Amino acid sequence: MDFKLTEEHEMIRQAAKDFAKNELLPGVIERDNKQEFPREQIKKLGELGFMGMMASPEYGGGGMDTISYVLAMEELSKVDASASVVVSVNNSLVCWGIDTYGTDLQKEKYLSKLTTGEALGAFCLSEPEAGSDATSQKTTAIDKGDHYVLNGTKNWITNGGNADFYLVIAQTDREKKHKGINAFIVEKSWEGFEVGPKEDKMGIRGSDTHSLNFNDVKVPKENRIGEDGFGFKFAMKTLSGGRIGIAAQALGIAAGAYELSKEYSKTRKAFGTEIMNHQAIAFKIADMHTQIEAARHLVMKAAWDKDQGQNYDLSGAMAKLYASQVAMDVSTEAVQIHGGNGYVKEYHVERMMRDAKITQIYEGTSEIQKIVISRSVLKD
Ligand code: COS
Repeated sequence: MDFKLTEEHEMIRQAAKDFAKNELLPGVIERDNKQEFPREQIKKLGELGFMGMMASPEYGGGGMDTISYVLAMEELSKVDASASVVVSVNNSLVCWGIDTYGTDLQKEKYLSKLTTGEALGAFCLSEPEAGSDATSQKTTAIDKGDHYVLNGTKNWITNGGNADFYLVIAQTDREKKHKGINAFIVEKSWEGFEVGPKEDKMGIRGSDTHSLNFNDVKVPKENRIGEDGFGFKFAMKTLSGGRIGIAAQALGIAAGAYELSKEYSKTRKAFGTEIMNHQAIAFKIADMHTQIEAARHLVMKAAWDKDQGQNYDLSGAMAKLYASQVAMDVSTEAVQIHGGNGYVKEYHVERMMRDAKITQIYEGTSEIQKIVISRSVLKD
């Protein structure tokens, strides 16, 4: 067993850390206030190779492993979880999905733009009545021979307004239940596609989350992913990897809040001494450090499983379940350590506490992770 990162991993971590400090930190409070999408920053992340890290080099991807990806996700998320969710969706849902299951034509046409930041992707599974219950798709894709016709509404879609290409999950044959679901690549400019209102969110306010409407959108057959009926499996497999990315995001939020709290406890004085000298604070720091280290091990193990070609449904679900709880616990304690300062925007930790919550909800709620985990361990 070797817990040491390679030199290359360390370089990737450092590059993400530098980017977070120099490019994300300066405007992060303002973007959160104004609900402003980090457009410039995402463009630069694309130029630096962070938007398609694991994708095939022949389509502009970095060809890197999942460990590299989670290291980058952690560092970006320490500073700006709104930017990091954009990175996560594009990398682990959209690029990975097309790279792994797409045709050469789809990769040529779409992946090569998504990996470089020239285009942005969104993953559209959730509906008003199909969030956790993902098999209950109301959006329909009717087979018309050489094309499908899409109708329906998708909800809470990350990158909804800013994306160029959308992976859309829809029901083709209701009789066949989940085996009658398909996944398609849809272009923003296509007739009948409409971006709905933007959500006014509690956290990750810099990311844009929208509903999407499909009104008789004509999708060429060549834009279907995989065989007829592969859409639900595609969504599940893609989300399994996505959950490792969100677990890394949660880890990053926790680690960012922890680092700020540690520094604060060394400078803020109360009762004549730095607050770190009070056991009430020191013990909080001890708990935070331990929880983060445990979460990091779970995240790394899930990434490692994926890189080794082993099943990562269970380890990814455990990593997301635990890391998102740690993000909530640690960011809440970070606000407590900062006291009154923790409750104002300038000190960052209140934003981290708001941002942390979504990691227990998106790409499968904590309750869904428990379904995945319990089914997996009880089947033996
Ligand atoms: N990889 C591949 N296939 C998978 C899979 C995975 N990780 N998980 C499930 N499947 C397959 C099953 O093998 C089954 O296929 P077969 O009928 O061929 O055996 C099929 O999918 C249906 O699986 P299951 O019967 O377990 O479906 P359920 O309706 O019980 O739902 C959960 C399973 C709850 C795990 C699933 O609906 C889920 O993950 N929901 C949450 C979705 C989500 O993350 N939403 C957030 C939106 S994205 S922000």
